[in-house]
Amino acid sequence: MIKFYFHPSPNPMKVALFLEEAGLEYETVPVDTRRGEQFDPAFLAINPNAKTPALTDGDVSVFDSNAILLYLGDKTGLFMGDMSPAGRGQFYSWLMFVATGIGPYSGQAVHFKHFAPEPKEYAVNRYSFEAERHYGLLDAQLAKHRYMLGDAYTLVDMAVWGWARVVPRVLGDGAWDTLPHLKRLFDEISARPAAQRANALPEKFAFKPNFDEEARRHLFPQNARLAKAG
Ligand SMILES: N[C@@H](CCC(=O)N[C@@H](CS)C(=O)NCC(=O)O)C(=O)O
Repeated sequence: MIKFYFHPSPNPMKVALFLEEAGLEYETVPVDTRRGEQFDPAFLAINPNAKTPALTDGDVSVFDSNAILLYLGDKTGLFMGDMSPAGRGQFYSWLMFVATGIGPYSGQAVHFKHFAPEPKEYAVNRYSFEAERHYGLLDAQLAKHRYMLGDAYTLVDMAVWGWARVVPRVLGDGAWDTLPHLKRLFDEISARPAAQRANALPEKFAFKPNFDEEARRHLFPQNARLAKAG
């Protein structure tokens, strides 16, 4: 039985969507990162990077949302799209674009906008600019194709959906007006029964709702060094 280590945030949500779309049987294991559960030794044995999501499948452990999507895609043969050399080129390119661009720039844009101490204008400007640029590239791709890779719904669209859920938080309230093609894909996927089941997953667990001092300590461990230096 697959065990899915989950927190209701963008990277785990991609995997929740795949599991639901594929109709795989799985057990969800909540990892409350605001309570520091990502640092439990049993979880670190599965994901030494101390982040969600992670997954075990019998003896197999996989961590990092995009590695998990690839693992599940390989395992099931589902949502891989056109695997000709040309198709594969696009598949890997856009999946890695989400993994190494959309994810990290979104995360840093939110961090500097909402959590970093002043002065932060330089960092806010840099990360917001890059996040906007990256989402703009998704939008341009979706202006040309129904899905990220053409006519077929693939796990790359699921990776995009995980982050599209938080576009207003990353880019600001009016952001959807500037990304009409991405919004179309987001709405289409969100209306799918699998996405609705994925969206219902957080309600099954009592995740810590507030972002208090305890949550900051676990999520921003780097701040301990500043406190010491001060
Ligand atoms: N590259 C990783 C990033 C994972 C990640 O940053 N996960 C966040 C949730 S979206 C997390 O668990 N954060 C907890 C922490 O930073 O302690 C992936 O794609 O899975």
